Amino acid sequence: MSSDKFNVAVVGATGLVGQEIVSILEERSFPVGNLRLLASERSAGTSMEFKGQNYDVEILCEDSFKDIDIGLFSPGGSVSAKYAPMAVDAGAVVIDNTSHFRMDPDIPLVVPEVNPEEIARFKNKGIIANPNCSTIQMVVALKPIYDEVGIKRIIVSTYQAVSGAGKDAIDELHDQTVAILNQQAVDCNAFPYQIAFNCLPQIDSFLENGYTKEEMKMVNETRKIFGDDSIKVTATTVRVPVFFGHSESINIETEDKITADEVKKLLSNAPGVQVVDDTKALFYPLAIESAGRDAVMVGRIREDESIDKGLNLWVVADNVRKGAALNAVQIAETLIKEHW
Ligand code: L14
Repeated sequence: MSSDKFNVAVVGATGLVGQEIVSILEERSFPVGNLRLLASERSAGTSMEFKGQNYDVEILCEDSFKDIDIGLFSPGGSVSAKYAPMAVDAGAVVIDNTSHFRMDPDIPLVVPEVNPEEIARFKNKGIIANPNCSTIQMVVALKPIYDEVGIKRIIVSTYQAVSGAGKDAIDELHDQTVAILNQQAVDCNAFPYQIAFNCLPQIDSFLENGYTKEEMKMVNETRKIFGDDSIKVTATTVRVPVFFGHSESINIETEDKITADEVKKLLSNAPGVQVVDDTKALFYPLAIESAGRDAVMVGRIREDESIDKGLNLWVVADNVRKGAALNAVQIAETLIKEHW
């Protein structure tokens, strides 16, 4: 296990997140030896560019992982469930973007700015889980506050871009918008209802308790990442007609008092965070400005005057980038630097 280059397989390479992973590997000069791009039959015959070279996309199969060091997985959950263990058996470490392994106690769930030390536990099962996009941006913004004064309770409402649901969902928002402006009927496939000019209070499927899976992912993943089961979290996740960038209204109750100015200072020096907060200049985070950026943008930082130790924040990030692809590549970077 000692080389200065790593053979990397990207599973789900032709998807939105897969493509972003490939371009971030190039952009950040990840030390890629051989690159293998894997996808389902639907992508057979396609090719993708990496560092000016064309790579054929190969159909994912049992033998796809020979000589692979790192597997960056972003296919459907059932695909990861089946193929991630095969990649591990072939000697690879898998960083998986699906929700399938996230809550397995033996598998670390990692945001490098928040709990990088957890990466060491990849040795258990050879798999590291990448959290849900909405969870990632929230914990990056809250970690410095958590460390400074403690957090008792989080109430979060999300405004999630359609890109979280993939390419077809992006096309659907586009097509519906054009149809409506031309007074034509809309087709709904990616979402249960029209998303253009609408807000849908449902992301992923419903559970017995009345919450969606997406909402419970935010609750459970946040506790796991902070390593704190006592933290109370409640979420409402909403799909909005935005192409890229999830926005979140976050209300927290802290253990100890902290002022809005202190939070601004704290977050100004926090890894992965960019404070965008100057109400006089009408300066606050915007989804359309988050697209293509690495940083989690935080603004509208203010004290919740309805309680003693409360804060409100508006947190925005590129859901495909920091919410998925970039976070996975950052995990890989820490993995090779500190654990290989
Ligand atoms: O859990 O549709 O990783 O915006 C990521 C995309 C959940 C749904 C996950 C979306 C999925 C989410």
